[in-house]
Amino acid sequence: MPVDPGSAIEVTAYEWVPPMAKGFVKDMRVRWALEEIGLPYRERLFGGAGGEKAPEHVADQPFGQVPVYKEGDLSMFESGAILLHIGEKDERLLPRDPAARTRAISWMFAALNSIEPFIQTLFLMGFAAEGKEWQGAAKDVVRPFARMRLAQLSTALADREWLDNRFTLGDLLMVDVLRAAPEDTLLAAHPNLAAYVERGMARPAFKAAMAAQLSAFARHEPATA
Ligand SMILES: N[C@@H](CCC(=O)N[C@@H](CS)C(=O)NCC(=O)O)C(=O)O
Repeated sequence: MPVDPGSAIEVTAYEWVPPMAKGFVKDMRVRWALEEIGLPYRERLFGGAGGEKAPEHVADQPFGQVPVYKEGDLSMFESGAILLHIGEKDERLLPRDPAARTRAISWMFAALNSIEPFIQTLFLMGFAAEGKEWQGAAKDVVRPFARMRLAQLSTALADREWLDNRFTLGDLLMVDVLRAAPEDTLLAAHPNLAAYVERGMARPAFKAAMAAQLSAFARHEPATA
């Protein structure tokens, strides 16, 4: 079980997020990668996703976001950069063969740059625009782009198990991005993508990472009544 208070690696996460964000906060991808290679980490938890940011948080992450990753003298932010660093440690995450490695890195950036912006904007419109009369129109602008990208990704994946010949950080990031698709029809339109996401989420390392994130929230649940 990689969460270990004595570990040299530290992952910053939140104590509390709104219910719809539980299990989706982006420290998940870092926890998942560490679980894949059995590397222990300790948690540093900040109060919550909203509101005032602690100065020591902003000192480590200029946008006051999570995750932050620390290891000895290293302090890193941005989940993609952190995953690349972790990938360097273990061939199971990032192949050593140069051609396979560059393909895996390309898929990591594709997940972050070509897919996530549309999914995240739709997700944002779901709660940030709640109650606004233009919410539906705003979603209508973004949805076709999300649909187009998922159709293209579905074609690229075809009937393969993973995006390349084997599981890599490209798949880890892509699955983590896709599972946040806020409208069920987006993935359901592409059975190969839906099955791909299920395959990723069925990995023991994903389940362990999810349990660890949810456990941090459960430990800090405000007492009721
Ligand atoms: N591009 C950043 C995004 C990180 C991010 O969006 N973090 C969210 C949680 S999932 C956060 O901390 N939000 C609070 C805020 O933006 O103030 C990364 O990939 O690390």
